[in-house]
Amino acid sequence: MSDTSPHHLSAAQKEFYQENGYLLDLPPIYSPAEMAAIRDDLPQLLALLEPGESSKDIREWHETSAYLYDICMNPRIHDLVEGVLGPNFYCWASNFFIKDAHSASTVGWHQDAYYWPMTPHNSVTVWLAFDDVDEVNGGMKLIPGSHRGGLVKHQRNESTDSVLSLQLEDGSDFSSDSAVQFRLQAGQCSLHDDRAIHGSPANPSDRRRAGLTIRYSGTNVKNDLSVNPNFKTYLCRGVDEFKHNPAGTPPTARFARPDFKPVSNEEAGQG
Ligand SMILES: O=C(O)CCC(=O)C(=O)O
Repeated sequence: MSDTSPHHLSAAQKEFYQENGYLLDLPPIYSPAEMAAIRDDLPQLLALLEPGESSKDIREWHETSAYLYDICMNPRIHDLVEGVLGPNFYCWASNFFIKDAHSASTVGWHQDAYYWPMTPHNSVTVWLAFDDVDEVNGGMKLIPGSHRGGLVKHQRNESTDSVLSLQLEDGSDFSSDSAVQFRLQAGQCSLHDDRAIHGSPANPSDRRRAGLTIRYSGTNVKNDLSVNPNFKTYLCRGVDEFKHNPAGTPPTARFARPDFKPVSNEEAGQG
């Protein structure tokens, strides 16, 4: 880890994140050629889905697929994450949010932390763009500063187009007027706080919008295993002085799926 790494956050970037709950315009994690190679291999992962499943069912497959594990353990990503979580943190989740061209899928306004049985709030999501992402193909939007307002009540989302089962309750005291549009080039990522309110509209465009979310938490964060029994941590940096959670073992296969019993979106910590 070099002090000159472009992925080490500056004091100004750290301050911006604390204030606004997100970061954009970060240096790429993967070059266009590297990202193209990763993208070319994605069908091999998708081929492991069973009939009736979709890319949303790829949850925590970094535990069994080196293809994903290597992304989650990328030191360039860890440099960014260290800037917000400090020296001791682990990775615990990876999920795809893929909207094909002309997809009606939406992600309702929500806070990830509302889904997660984890305390205290000290988690960050890395949203790694597999494709170029913008306002045209259903890119994410986030309400700056919303992570500082505490958790807002969520209600069940009955829309069949919604990727998530919960969204902010009707009449919640928030305005989407101030939402920031996330724009990323393939191979770039954004960061967001687990309490930041975010969501995304459908993708009416001719372009796919694929992103991989990777969730990292400080080692002080404890998961409630009675709610999410599949939870496993992979220490990325530093030491786990707390030992609150079970540790996973790195995968040996390049593409394989876990055999744990899937739990619901909410239990799995999808958000
Ligand atoms: O990909 C999206 O549009 C939403 C992603 C999301 O909800 C998340 O990263 O927690």
